[in-house]
Amino acid sequence: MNNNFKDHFYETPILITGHINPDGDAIGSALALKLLLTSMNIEATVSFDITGDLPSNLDHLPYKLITTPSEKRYKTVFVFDCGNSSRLGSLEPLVLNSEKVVVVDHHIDPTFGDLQMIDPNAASTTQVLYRIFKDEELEISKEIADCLMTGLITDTGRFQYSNTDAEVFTIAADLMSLGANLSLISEKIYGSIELNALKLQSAVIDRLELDQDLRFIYSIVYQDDYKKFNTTSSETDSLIDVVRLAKESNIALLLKEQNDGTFKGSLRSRTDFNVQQLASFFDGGGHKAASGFSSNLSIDEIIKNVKNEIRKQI
Ligand SMILES: [Mn+2]
Repeated sequence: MNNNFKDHFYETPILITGHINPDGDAIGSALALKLLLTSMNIEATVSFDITGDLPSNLDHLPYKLITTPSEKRYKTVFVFDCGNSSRLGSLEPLVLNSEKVVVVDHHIDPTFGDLQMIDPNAASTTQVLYRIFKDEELEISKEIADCLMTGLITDTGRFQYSNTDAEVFTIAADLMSLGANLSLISEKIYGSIELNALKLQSAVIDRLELDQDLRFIYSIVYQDDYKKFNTTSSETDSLIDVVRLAKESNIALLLKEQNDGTFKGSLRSRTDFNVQQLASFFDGGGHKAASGFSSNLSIDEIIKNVKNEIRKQI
């Protein structure tokens, strides 16, 4: 297998995808490649398994380029920000049935892919993709720079998480000189939220529970909340950042009830405490400071297990 990224642009049809219900990093990476291929007159389909709506706070990205797959079989698939093929959701069989899968990621040890371009120390997948574009002298337009910047901003919590190192700023500076609109992207992602989603936040804040000894805080979003406040789960993507604000806590968890009654958990750590290890108890994954998992246990069972795992590590 050829190890150059751009050598894989020519076996079509091409599918570009990432993890289910993609975030700014997955969408930003996928659309950056789509825009590059378009500029090279190469056709490609960008598609994700999306259970609700795409997040409205990322709609500065060219969402119109995201469609549904039309082919039964793809020759080449590019997968971004997805460490495990099960995280592809409904697109998993289509991806695994393709001739060749190129995985670009910053998660540890992806479990699939014919070619893996991985750096678990990178802050975002768009950072890995930026390096590839530079190494292989692929042109970064203003639109591509906006896509790459979006992943860099969301995965570093606007340059605040511990994964923000000097290289992140060097890349951000270069992307700005290429035309990326940092202030517009930041305002879209962090500076504005639907009023209904803001009211839902207030209900979730009301439910916060703190364990003072463990310095652990959590809250819950129920399916009923979306109905009550007339909003969708995609509008609650940044809610964990509100939960983790509590000064009394070092570890934060937000549980979101899913359609089928199971729960998705988002974990954050503000110390050396490794929430990836905590997530792995539930077969989840992510990074040291930010991780996630899914569970079909009850809320009480999940919280009991989380607290036990915290006790083991502290
Ligand atoms: Mn990512």
